Amino acid sequence: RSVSVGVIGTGWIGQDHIRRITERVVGARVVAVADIDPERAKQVASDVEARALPTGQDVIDAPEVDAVVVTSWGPTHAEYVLAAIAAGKHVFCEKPLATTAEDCLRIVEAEQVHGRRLVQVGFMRRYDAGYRQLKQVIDAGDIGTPLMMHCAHRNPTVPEGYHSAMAAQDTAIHEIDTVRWLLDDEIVSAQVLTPRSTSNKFEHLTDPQFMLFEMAGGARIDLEVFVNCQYGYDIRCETVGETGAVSLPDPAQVWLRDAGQVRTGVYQDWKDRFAEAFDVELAEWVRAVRDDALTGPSAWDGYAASVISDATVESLRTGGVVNTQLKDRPEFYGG
Ligand code: NAD
Ligand code: ISE
Repeated sequence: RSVSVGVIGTGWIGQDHIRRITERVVGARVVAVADIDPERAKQVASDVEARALPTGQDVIDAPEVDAVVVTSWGPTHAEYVLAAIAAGKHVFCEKPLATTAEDCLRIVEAEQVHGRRLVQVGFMRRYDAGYRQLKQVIDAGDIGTPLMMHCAHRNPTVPEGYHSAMAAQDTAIHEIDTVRWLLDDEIVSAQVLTPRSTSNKFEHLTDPQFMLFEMAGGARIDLEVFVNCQYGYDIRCETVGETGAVSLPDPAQVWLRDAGQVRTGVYQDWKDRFAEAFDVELAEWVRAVRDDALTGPSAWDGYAASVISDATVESLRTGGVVNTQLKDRPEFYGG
């Protein structure tokens, strides 16, 4: 059967996911959308012959909607995810799952009361071909026990509304999820170091930031978050183990030889860099919804990422090492 999807929030990524579900994903179509900007919702709905409904709650309640995608602003996520659980509908929520750990826990508890997984969080790197190869190598034991990971997350620029805490909450949250998944281990402490700031930034912003994470099993991670690097969108990850090291490849692009040089492009934004990962993510989500067997990043992963990003922001304030205070993982989430 085809999965009829309702989308709440028709901004950048909402429109991108609607296009993706319409054009790239087999077995799904968008039937209803809503946005607090009704004109935007109407425009987007007419492009894909869906209904524009007045509110997100109307999308969740619509009888023709089997499953919900939440791509509105972060502070609105918790309300919609909880409403989707109350309606017994699967819900794919873009990161962050919620903007406070308390709200994430509320979602985790509501899902357990429902009794089956309904929630998936949009940590799309788990669907990137390069990251998947990295995980296969680590899981196969090809580099021995992982000891260290060196990561970088660079954006060319960010808008003025981006503030220093967002380096953890909005940007590093992807690595926070990715390293937990790659190493199948939990982050137990975070620390932020602040190098000299670039002059290419808004006055209020601390950029770049060095983040250090410690895993329960003892591995250490360093992550450079640099959101005004100017030259492109550059994502790096090298894992070093006892007998080898493995690095994340860039997606394939041609190499041009001319004028005495060899050169290749650097991606300019996350949309292009992770385009295929987003396609796979939504295709796998639709299949899992159809089979009522979700396997992607869970509400628990959303909760853990929130607690760890809070600890990281706390360290940005104090400069010290901050231990993460995660609850015990329930059996429901493979605890
Ligand atoms: P955006 O501002 O372009 O779009 C958000 C939309 O939500 C806007 O159209 C806004 O009018 C609408 N909205 C706000 N409150 C609403 C409400 N209560 N009900 C319905 N609609 C509402 O932002 P964006 O860049 O598309 O980001 C949306 C979400 O996606 C954010 O949580 C962001 O963190 C996440 N995101 C994820 C990635 C990724 O790499 N996975 C990339 C970018 C954004
Ligand atoms: C944005 O919200 C994302 O999720 C991107 O993947 C990330 O690179 C960027 O820094 C965030 O602002």
